[in-house]
Amino acid sequence: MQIVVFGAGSLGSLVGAALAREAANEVTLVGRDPHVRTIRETGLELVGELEATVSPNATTDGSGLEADLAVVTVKSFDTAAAAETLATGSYDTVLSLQNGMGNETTLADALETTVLAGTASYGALFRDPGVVACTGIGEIVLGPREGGRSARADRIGDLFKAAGLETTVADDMPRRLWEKLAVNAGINPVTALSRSENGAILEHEANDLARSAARETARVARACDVRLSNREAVAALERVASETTANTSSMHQDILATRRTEIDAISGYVVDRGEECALEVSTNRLLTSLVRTWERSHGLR
Ligand code: KPL
Repeated sequence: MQIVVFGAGSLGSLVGAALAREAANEVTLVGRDPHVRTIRETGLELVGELEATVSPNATTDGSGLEADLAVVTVKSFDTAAAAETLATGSYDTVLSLQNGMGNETTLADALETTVLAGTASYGALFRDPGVVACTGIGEIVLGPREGGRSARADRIGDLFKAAGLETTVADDMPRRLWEKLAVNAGINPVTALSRSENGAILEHEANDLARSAARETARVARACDVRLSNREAVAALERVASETTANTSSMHQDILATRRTEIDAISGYVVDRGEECALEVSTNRLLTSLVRTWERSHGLR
């Protein structure tokens, strides 16, 4: 199968490397130099809990490509730009494996092809150009973005499973996306602001804060007609934190690298939807304000 991965960051490179282990897959990574240049010159190495040394195609220009599948792993604030680039090419299926809410809709509005929704809870860390570490075996969940089943989602699920990625094909993606939002709203800002690894979420004050953010997210989900109990949201948060204890969350990685974070599409999204429904979302509001303040003080917004 021909696969293009849009966004060769830590997660995109992990997924791309795993898929490229299968001889039947021809994988192209779209990313930035010097990572792309190194992949072209010496290949891509996946180390840690998943291992591979592969030689996928790599490019900094994703326009005009054709493939059976595009996997989108760009940051949520780059989704609209990625959609414009994807629209210049041709794909049978597009799968979003991104953090935050609204990415699938942005892609579907810009593209005529089928867009599947997905979540990924693998721990992934960018080590060096050409080297990415898998720091925690999580899970990929994918399916039709409105829910229900489709043969196309089953085929993509089989492709991911054959590549050795823990994968579930789900018929309740709207609920799964909210559950993942609760996980990210708990783990990402708390680990980023406290400069801790994901395992810190299982301890003391960080646990209270992360649980509170996850519970608020579940409450907002229910107000948006999605059945997600507080207990389920907290259980998902703690399961992902235990599976990825040694992982530096993506928002923590962004802060360490002085990059813009995905706070708007994660905690900021919970605050906006909560306020629309007149719900109290004080923990998410506080976490959003702190991360935005950090971004402003570093000229990132
Ligand atoms: O999605 C993640 C992220 O870091 O953005 C988790 C699942 C929390 C893994 O770190």
